[in-house]
Amino acid sequence: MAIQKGALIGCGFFAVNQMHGWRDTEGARIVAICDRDPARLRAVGDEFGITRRYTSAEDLFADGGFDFVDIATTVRSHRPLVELAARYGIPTICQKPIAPTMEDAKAMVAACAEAGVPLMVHENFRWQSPIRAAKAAIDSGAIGEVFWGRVSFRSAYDVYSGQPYLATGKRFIIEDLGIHALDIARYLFGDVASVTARTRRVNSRIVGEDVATMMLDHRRGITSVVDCSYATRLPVEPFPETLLEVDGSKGTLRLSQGYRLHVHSRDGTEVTDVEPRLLPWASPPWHNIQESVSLIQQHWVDCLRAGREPDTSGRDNLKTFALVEASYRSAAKGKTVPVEEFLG
Ligand code: NAD
Ligand code: 89Y
Repeated sequence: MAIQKGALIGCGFFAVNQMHGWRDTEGARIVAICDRDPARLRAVGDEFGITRRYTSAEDLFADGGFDFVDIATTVRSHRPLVELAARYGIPTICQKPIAPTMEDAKAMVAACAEAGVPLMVHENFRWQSPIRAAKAAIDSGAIGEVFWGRVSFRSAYDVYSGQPYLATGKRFIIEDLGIHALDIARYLFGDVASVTARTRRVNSRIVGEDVATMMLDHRRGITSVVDCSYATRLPVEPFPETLLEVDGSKGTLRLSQGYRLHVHSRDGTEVTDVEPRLLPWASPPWHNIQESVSLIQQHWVDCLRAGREPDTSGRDNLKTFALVEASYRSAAKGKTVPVEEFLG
């Protein structure tokens, strides 16, 4: 079986997880890396034994010799790098958030479609094994027809020390973290017709909002609440667990702190431990996210081989990014916003 050769651009805080993930992935390996910061390039190159190193993405693509590219830079560089990859006809993974604006996001998806190259957004939270376990329980029919849900991420974990840019942007929690929770809501409850959102900044040392509450009207008639906060001090810090509450016609599902999945139906209540595996390179509390990186990267390779569109393709991710845009607009105007305004 042919090994897919990859190049990774952006050797920062999160890319180290992706590099570990690529080592685990069956059927792929990273052959070249790129970062405009020589110190970061050296650190990742040395740690993972990659000798082909570039400080310019243009030079990387011009030299070629790889089958796909994994873009792990921050949001401002996503569009130029994805468009560059499309010009070279290279299948591309792009980190979330796909872009700073819907216009950029649509242009990226269009560029890849025109070039005939697959584009997947690294939207990994729906790949977390506790979320997969919850989805399987819902799909089993155990709780009947779902009519209400909640996707909740509340924490006071210091994300700013590892990712200092999170404290400086005008937009923070919806764009950075809420985007994952909104994607999980789409994954579990289907596409969304309209959004009503409220935001707040509690931490005065940051620029953007660190608390957000969104109410989603799903097309299937389900109502969900997606709430996230980095200003919530709890007795036991839950970072980075996403908690779920799902009510159905025959029962209820709860994914509670400590990775406990409760499925309550007429037959009784089943409680399962769905704690993710601790991969050899992982470090709690990040192991939940780290496992999902490996899983989504394996999905990418499997899709590439099979010629299948990845679950979180660029095309799919426009619908998640539209929820981000709709949430900011709703919070700014104090009104319910139709998602179609961003997708039409
Ligand atoms: P970072 O700032 O630590 O790293 C980004 C790196 O990209 C830097 O080293 C920078 O020099 C390099 N870079 C930027 N533009 C470049 C360009 N044009 N060419 C070459 N190199 C370039 O950022 P990070 O915290 O690692 O975040 C990267 C992305 O990962 C962000 O979009 C963030 O939202 C995302 N992220 C995702 C998850 C997740 O679970 N999916 C978790 C954390 C961060
Ligand atoms: O950047 C964020 C993400 O995608 O997952 C958690 C995070 O690292 C901080 O909010």
